[in-house]
Amino acid sequence: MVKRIEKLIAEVSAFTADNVQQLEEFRVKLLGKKGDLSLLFEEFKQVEGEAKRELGQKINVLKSRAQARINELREALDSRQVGAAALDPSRPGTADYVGTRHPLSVVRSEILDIFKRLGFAVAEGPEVEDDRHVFAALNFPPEHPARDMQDTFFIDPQPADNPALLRTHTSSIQVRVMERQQPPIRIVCPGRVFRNEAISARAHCMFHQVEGLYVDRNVSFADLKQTLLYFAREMFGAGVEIRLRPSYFPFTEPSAELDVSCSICGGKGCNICKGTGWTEVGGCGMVHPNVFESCHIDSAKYSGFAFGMGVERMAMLKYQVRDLRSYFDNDVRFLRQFAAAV
Ligand code: 2U9
Repeated sequence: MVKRIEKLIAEVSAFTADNVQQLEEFRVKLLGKKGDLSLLFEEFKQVEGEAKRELGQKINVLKSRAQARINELREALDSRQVGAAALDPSRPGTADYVGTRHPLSVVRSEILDIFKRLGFAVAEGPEVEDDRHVFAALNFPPEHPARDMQDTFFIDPQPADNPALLRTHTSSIQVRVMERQQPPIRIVCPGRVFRNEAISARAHCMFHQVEGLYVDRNVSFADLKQTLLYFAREMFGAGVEIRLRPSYFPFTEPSAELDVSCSICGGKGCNICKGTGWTEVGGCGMVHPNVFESCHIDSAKYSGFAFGMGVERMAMLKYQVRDLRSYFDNDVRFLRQFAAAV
């Protein structure tokens, strides 16, 4: 019996198969219900005494070698088949999935392109900022709630006189540009901003803004209005109107919220504009003289306007996205819907 097992082990090592059928026949002969191994196990039951241990080990060796050899040959045959198929020049190709641009990236480019056509340059700046560029230079009073831990992410360890923090708006970029450059200044500033907010369908602790700044001699509120009207019509369609509602920001005076007539219902009232005919898309105003002074720009000589908008909000209006979190889930079923957007 030992001799037979050893012969089978040698057979297993030497065996090769030219095709799947030969391999299957070999498998059945060895491991099948009535195959060599089954017969050996049957005989093994009758063996007694000392010889039983040695025989048991040998049969197990045969079984595992047979299994391993069969697997090895099957893999070789499979890859040979794949190789042969890959060489078939008449085989139709497999379509690769081409990724699409993220909707926020599409909308950000669209916003920037509109302002570039008006002569604005794009400026960027750091996400990790300091109190001076995010608050102090923008006329935020020391006790303003935005300076609170509850609203802003501060970074430890803190320099007491100028704490490090994640920017809460991209206005810090405009401050940095004004610190190093005298007017005329005409820039748009895109970027991520961070606020200490609970994540929900309408709010996130990180979102994207585009802000703009135009500083020169004799820049007026009328220039601001006309710039925003041009933007709204390029973004939402030639038929839309804008509306400015008085508001308050520390860095602009006067300040206003910017509404665009609802492009879905044409201003008649629908569930997107909550029946009002208007949707809020951002804020704006004339740069506060204190902001100019803190950046060493003469507010008697120069005036300027500024505006800001959220990219997520703009994309929500444009594509009727209802939950802000969809932008960050990275679910391809959501993202593929924007394949046509350029
Ligand atoms: C400087 C001076 C003034 C930027 C402005 C707004 C109004 C505004 C919000 C829109 C939606 C932020 O994303 S949002 O929540 N922004 O309403 N931003 S004026 O004013 C500046 C910026 C820089 C030096």
